[in-house]
Amino acid sequence: MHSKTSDAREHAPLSRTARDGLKIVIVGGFGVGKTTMVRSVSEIRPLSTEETMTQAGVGIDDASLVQDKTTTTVAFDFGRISLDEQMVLYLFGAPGQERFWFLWDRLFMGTLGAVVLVDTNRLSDSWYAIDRLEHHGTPFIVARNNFGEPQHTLEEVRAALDLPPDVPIVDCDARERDSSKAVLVELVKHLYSLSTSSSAALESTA
Ligand SMILES: Nc1nc2c(ncn2[C@@H]2O[C@H](COP(=O)(O)OP(=O)(O)OP(=O)(O)O)[C@@H](O)[C@H]2O)c(=O)[nH]1
Ligand SMILES: [Mg+2]
Repeated sequence: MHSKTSDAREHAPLSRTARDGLKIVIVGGFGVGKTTMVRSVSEIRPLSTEETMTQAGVGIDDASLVQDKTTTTVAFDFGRISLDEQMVLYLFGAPGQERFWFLWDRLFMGTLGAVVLVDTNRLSDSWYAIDRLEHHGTPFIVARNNFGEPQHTLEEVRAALDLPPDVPIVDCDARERDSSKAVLVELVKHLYSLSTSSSAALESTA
């Protein structure tokens, strides 16, 4: 049986005033909460490609730190959120298992920006995502998904990930709609500031 929320989400038409659609990708290591984030924030019933985890992940993916987890994304998650009357974000959640990483490069096509979701218990799982985004030249922010009391400051996380100072890093709880929305707003602000600084640079050379 569907909850009240999912019923409402099944009939959430795109606003007639929507003008700008931005493709945003949520990436990160296995089980950091990418699907959870797309689900919590999407105003339409999200499309998910979850499958029960199989033996193929044993010895490769460390599920011990996400013990309630029984499914994994095998293609991508898709959701939508309207930030204001004109701006709509189309959200794609990437699959986290290493055997599906070949899908990432396709997923990045046409992407304006990305959120790298990290779990500080498994920071090294985020390196591949950051590496691919840098390779594609896709702007991104980092969001630490809090699975309990944080053990490190955000500046310590920045240093551990060797993030440039201009890459924003924020805290979130991917299960909470408002928290996930705040992450997306932070990403849009970052994209906006990058675009205004590059137009200012162009004007100064004109
Ligand atoms: N405690 C806590 N658990 C969370 C949080 N976010 C996600 N989870 C749980 O962590 C598990 C992993 O979440 P998913 O959203 O499936 O992670 P994913 O990154 O999409 O995983 P893959 O697609 O398999 O890489 C699920 O059991 C969630 O309920 C969080 O902020 N706090
Ligand atoms: Mg997933």
